[in-house]
Amino acid sequence: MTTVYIALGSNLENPGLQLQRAVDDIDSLPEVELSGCSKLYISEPVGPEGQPDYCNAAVRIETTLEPLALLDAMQAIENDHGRVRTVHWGPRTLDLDIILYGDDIIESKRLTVPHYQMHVRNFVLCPLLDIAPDLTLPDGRKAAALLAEVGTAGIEVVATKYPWL
Ligand code: ROI
Repeated sequence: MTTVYIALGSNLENPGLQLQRAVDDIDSLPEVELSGCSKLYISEPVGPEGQPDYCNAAVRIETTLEPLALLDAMQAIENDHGRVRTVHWGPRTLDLDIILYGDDIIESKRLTVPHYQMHVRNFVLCPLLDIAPDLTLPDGRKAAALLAEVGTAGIEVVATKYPWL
């Protein structure tokens, strides 16, 4: 079993509900055990302007799936939620990013872990810290220290305990 952190994001078609359903979908995978779920956040979009605010959250899972099999499973859930890949950094119904996979460092064509922008995104760090206050990255950096550098501007809690809605 490997402990994995997944970040969830949505800014289309009832984002809060998209995330809640996505948590249920992840929990339903036979090779996955859900071991933590963050608060639900609303956050200002990073990237192109003029897109709706995002809902963001994170989960911790224990899984026997290898990284690329887990990526396949996450992309299948994204596709089930009607995700269409169009504009780079544009609006999306559901984004499921593998942030950390144990202490592994993965740099393959399809997958980079730790997620290459986790250290600069408060909408990833805030929910991660809900479920893992002492979280340390494979390179030894503390998630709490990274959030202190980034700050919490543009992000707010909308619900504390899962199920959020
Ligand atoms: N901005 C916010 N606030 N939340 C996200 O989940 C998110 N996801 C993205 C981009 C477009 C970079 N911006 C985001 O992929």
